[in-house]
Amino acid sequence: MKAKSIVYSVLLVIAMCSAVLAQTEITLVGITNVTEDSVLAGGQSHVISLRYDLSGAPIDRNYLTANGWKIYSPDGADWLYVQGEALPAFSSLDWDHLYVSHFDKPGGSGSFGLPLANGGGNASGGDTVGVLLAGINSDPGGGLPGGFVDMVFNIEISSRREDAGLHICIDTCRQVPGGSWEWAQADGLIEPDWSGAVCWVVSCCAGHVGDVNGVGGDDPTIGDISALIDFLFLGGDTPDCLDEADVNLSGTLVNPPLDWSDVTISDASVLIDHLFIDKPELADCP
Ligand SMILES: [Ca+2]
Ligand SMILES: [Ca+2]
Ligand SMILES: [Ca+2]
Repeated sequence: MKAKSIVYSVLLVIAMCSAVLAQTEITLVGITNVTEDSVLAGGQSHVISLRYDLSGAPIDRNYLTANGWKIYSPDGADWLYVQGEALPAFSSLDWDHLYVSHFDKPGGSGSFGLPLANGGGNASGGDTVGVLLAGINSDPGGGLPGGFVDMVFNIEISSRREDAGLHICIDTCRQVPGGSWEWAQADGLIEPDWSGAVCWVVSCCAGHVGDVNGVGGDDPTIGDISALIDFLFLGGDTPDCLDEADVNLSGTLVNPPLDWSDVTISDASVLIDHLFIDKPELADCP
């Protein structure tokens, strides 16, 4: 089973809220290229899927929403891009206005016209994807109907191998500073439940082991064997990713913790066997 095919599902809502709150939820239902141990494969793109559940809201009402999600790192990880996409079940509703904006770190810009709390406007190293939908005042029948339950939004981020060991997190981020997530109706507000920041640790290893030189994707080539031989015997550069270079997993299975003494001619032998002799499958990243 390759790590890149794993969709790590997490249900974040803890059934400790009141019945009403428990049925007006924002839920993170999945992220791609993350293992069951919350290890995020660096150098990959990751799609974070979000769901709204208004099954506990009055069904004779319609709601608007103007909120966002903050992507940030508490320890200095970076990413190549962040982008958001409203899904058809959400965007095809009868909205008066639909905006999906990406607020670049750290200053932020976009169409909302207000700074984002704890997000692109004022957080170090944060990127915010906002979604603004309106559908109440000018069209009482529009907007998000009470009882709505569906996938609404995908956020895609692109991680970096060089951030191995650092963390990437997501949290909600309301448009108005100091505010909280709300769905608004003409005569009041409902606060949905969200259980707080969710974080993943970045790994330099993606899929299976063996990409010693960090180029050419997950399937090794003779260039990866050359990089390993150069490092071991010819004074060549140290490979970027120890986990990819320890092809036989000797460091993690036999002699933890892993270090560069675990990268030996035996690892090169496994790569040569994989490419040219018996062609066994390579091990998944540890
Ligand atoms: Ca390679
Ligand atoms: Ca790999
Ligand atoms: Ca090894």
